[in-house]
Amino acid sequence: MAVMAAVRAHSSEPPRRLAARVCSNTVIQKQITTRIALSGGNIAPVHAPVIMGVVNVTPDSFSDGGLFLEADAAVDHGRRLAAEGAAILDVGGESTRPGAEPVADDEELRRVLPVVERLAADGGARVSIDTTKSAVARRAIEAGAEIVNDVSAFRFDPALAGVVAEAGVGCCLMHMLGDPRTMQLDPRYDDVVSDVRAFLEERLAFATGEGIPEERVWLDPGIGFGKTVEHNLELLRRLDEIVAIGRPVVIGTSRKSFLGKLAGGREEGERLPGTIATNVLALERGATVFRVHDVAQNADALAVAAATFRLDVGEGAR
Ligand code: PMM
Repeated sequence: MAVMAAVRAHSSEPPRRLAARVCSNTVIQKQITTRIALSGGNIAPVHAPVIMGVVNVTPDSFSDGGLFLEADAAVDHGRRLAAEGAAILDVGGESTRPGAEPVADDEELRRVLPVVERLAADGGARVSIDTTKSAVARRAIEAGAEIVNDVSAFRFDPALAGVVAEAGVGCCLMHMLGDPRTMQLDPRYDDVVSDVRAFLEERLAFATGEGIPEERVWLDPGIGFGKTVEHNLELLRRLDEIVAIGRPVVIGTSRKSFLGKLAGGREEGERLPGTIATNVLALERGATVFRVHDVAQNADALAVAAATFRLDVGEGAR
């Protein structure tokens, strides 16, 4: 009942501002969670959406590689995304696109550190560092990063868990089949949703075993990381099974290739409608954090969708 009252009390506040304020209260934001009854008697949690804007400082990232390689351009871009409603800025210096080769620690640090430092100093959006390496994460945290977004979920560098635990920052642990060089060659699962769920539960147990409090862990099914179009769709369709693990779920569909394929061969810059469609559905199925390149448009769509869900809650409660 207290949660319902809190949701109703905030109902006049724009969801985007609410999400940013909620997020700014704590690194791993307190979820505004309520429950709505769906048809068939199922119960799904609905969270205030939190937007994570993508700031890739790489020559070869999936959809924006090379655009923001200069620190100045990357900082300007991050500031624009924060102004558009991103509560988190995800700064990455190593591409994870299929077939990508690893980047040396030195080079990754050279790319990301000045950007993390300046965006964190702004004090608006929180900064997350998208890295699999403890050496990079340690320096980025010193420079002001408050979240470590590890697409390998501590598999590539298990010592990274200790860095996160010691620094007292948050982390996002993502599912990927294998590594970026091989993940799209022939991905196979017994049941993609059960397999991803089991992986994330095991990684969550590893993280807490290394001293990271559970409240500081977000989980991500890793859309596009070792998955066919059908695998991605099945994960989105049954996202509630990932949400049921009990940690906030991050979703990253933005501009990914399966959206282009489903829409008849759209290029990266033409995949915003598909991105929004998947994000709105993911919100309904309980996702909390949305990693996107196009912040303004996704924030508007999610604000409207979230307001609609809350309105249903209000009606139902009367
Ligand atoms: N996708 C990319 C990079 N980092 N992190 C998380 N947590 N989830 C994702 O889906 C994800 C990620 C690849 O996309 P990009 O090359 O366009 O940044």
